[in-house]
Amino acid sequence: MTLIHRQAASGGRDRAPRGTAPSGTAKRSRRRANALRGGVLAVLLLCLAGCSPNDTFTRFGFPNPVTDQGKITLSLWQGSWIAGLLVGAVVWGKILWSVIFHRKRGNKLPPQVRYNMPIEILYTVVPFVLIAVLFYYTAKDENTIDAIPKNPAVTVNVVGFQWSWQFNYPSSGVTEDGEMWNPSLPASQQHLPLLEIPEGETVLSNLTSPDVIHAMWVPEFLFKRDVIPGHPNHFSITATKTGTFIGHCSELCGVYHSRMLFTLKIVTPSQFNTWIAQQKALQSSAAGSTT
Ligand SMILES: [Cu+2]
Repeated sequence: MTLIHRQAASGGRDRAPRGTAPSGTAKRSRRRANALRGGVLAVLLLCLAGCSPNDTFTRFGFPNPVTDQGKITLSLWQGSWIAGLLVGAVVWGKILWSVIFHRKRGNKLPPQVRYNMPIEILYTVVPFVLIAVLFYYTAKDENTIDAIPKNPAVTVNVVGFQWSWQFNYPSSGVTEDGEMWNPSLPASQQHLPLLEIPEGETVLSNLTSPDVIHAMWVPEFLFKRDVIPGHPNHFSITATKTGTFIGHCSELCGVYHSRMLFTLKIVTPSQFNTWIAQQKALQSSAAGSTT
């Protein structure tokens, strides 16, 4: 909007004085100002069209994050892109400026700038500052995302194995198993393992593997973590919205790696408590009937 106001103000300056007929030059500059104003408006509209919250345009291709931690990752991704694009604009601008305004006009050699200390210092210092800023934000965000809460609301022990997942809730003793994706069944008839978590509460996942290296990945978390035999890994998330998503293994772990999927269900805390209580009753009665 500021841009439009400024354009309008500069356009206003080109108007002919009141009471006199506009000259040819004034008409031309008014046309030019109008064209510029129209161009700015078109660019703004194009940008605004891509600004809806569910559009991947403003997220530079990232999925819509469903956790607090994912939002931090998204800001880092967007910030890096904006920094990259700004540097790109300066570089492209300089290239175009040289091509347009410094074309060869004769045989006279242009002034040479070899061993120009200020310029050499500038192009050493500027990239260093850019890298330092990117490093600072990456390290800061990584520390926040990797932080493990002392008292998580929910703890889940996740076992990744060839080729499925098991989720165990130690506080209630509930264990969720399933089967790997079966390509001969429709999506509605799959028996994928279910990971159910409450929205708005910290969930700690402890990852272990009995066989080879796997990696737990939910695209909407904007995060994946390796599941390594003999090396327990951990991560914590706080979900920000309810919904059902598909989790994957993102470390090639054998022939059925691509079928190693699970269902992630984010529900409200009261729905979660009801579900845990139901599963606990169901599983203890099933255990009672087999003994
Ligand atoms: Cu795997």
